[in-house]
Amino acid sequence: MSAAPNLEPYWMPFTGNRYFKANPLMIAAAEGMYFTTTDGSKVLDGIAGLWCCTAGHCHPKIVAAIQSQVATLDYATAFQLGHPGAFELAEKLTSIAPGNLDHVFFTNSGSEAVDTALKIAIAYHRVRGEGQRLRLIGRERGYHGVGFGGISVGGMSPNRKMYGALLPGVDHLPHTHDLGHNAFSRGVPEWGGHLADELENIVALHDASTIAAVIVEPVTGSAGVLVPPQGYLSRLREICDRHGILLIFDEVITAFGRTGNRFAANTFAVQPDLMTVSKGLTNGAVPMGAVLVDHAIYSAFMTGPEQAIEFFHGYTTSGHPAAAAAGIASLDVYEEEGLYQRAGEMAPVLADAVHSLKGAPHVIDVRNIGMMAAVELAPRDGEPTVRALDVFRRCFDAGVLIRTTGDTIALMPPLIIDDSQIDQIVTTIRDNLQAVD
Ligand code: PXG
Repeated sequence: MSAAPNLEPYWMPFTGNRYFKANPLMIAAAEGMYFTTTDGSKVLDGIAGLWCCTAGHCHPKIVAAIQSQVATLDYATAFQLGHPGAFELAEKLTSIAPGNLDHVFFTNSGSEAVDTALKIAIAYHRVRGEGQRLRLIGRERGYHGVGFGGISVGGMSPNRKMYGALLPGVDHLPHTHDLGHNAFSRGVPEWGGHLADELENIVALHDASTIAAVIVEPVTGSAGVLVPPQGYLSRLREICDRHGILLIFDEVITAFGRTGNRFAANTFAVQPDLMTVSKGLTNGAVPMGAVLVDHAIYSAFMTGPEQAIEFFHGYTTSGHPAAAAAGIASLDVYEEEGLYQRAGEMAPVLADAVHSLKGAPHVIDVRNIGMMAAVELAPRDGEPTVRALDVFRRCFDAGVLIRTTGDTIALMPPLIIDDSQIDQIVTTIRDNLQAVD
């Protein structure tokens, strides 16, 4: 094995760099449900990498597709030139997408997909002669990546406060998390659908004619698995329709089976006009994001001289051959292995397991939908997040990778997980909740 690398030069993302470098956790390999650390320990992956590895790690079919693609065509510009893989993936993706989402714009990450979707929304109104529709409405506690558009519509203050005035003309819906009403809800909470009506107040304040789009995660992920209350998303849809406002679903974490169906739009039977995806799109194996676009939106751009560029936007690596190959293979694997159905079947097993943590030390809420769940802990007095981080480290040492955000533990395992592995995750969490103060 090669010598341990110098940890200093790498400025790690969303990480306490000094703490990490003093207490590193290093992964060397992965297969199926398990990581292997650099010192040879096996760790059960309770978080699908980070919402990415839907079919588990190093799936042979996905690995082979990438290897073969890079050996054949490593790169081709996407500007004024094509390669078959990107078109094939676009067709596959649109064939499973809900409603009329029949066009795809490729990006390299969820953040880029979000900023692309926001630009499409604003430009769409402009090409239709409603160029005054510039406002974007996000939601408190929303996470839409780290681009300036994404942090502007996002609702997590640490991600925003250092970066100045952000995009102008942005407003936010209230979040729907209320332990007084919704603690320990199994699946969709009963209380809170009326919070969607706050959109009417925002529309009244700014006037509908100034608003381009509303963007929400159908299920808030990063901020700790906040499941939309009964009727909430359909009310948002109705209000958007009433006022000619586009509805964007950010499905970067919910797409590809996570909520028990292919997309959260299927689970909640609410149709967005634009949808962002990433992560599971390639099973995490090669970076890629995408925006799925409604037929009417794409068509609105397809005017003017045929040779003219309709949308001045794109990335050097949009639709990259290796990412496209990974995407095609991943979508095939999800269908062939029945992972969408499996997610629906395993969801009650995960629900029973996580809700059994009610009554365990420090637990103030448990929530779940499909194959995602959260266990919220009471913060330690004067030391927010430290208790959850303590549980995270202990679970890792005990061979289970969980995710913590604030004082919430989040679980989103690969969809290939089995009953005994779910039991192992929850038992490890319970044991370590008992061990921490
Ligand atoms: N939208 C959503 C809904 C996301 O969850 C992004 C956009 C940005 O994607 P990129 O690929 O630019 O990171 C995300 C990312 C967590 C966690 O702890 C989740 C994400 C990122 C980091 C941490 O749940 N999701």
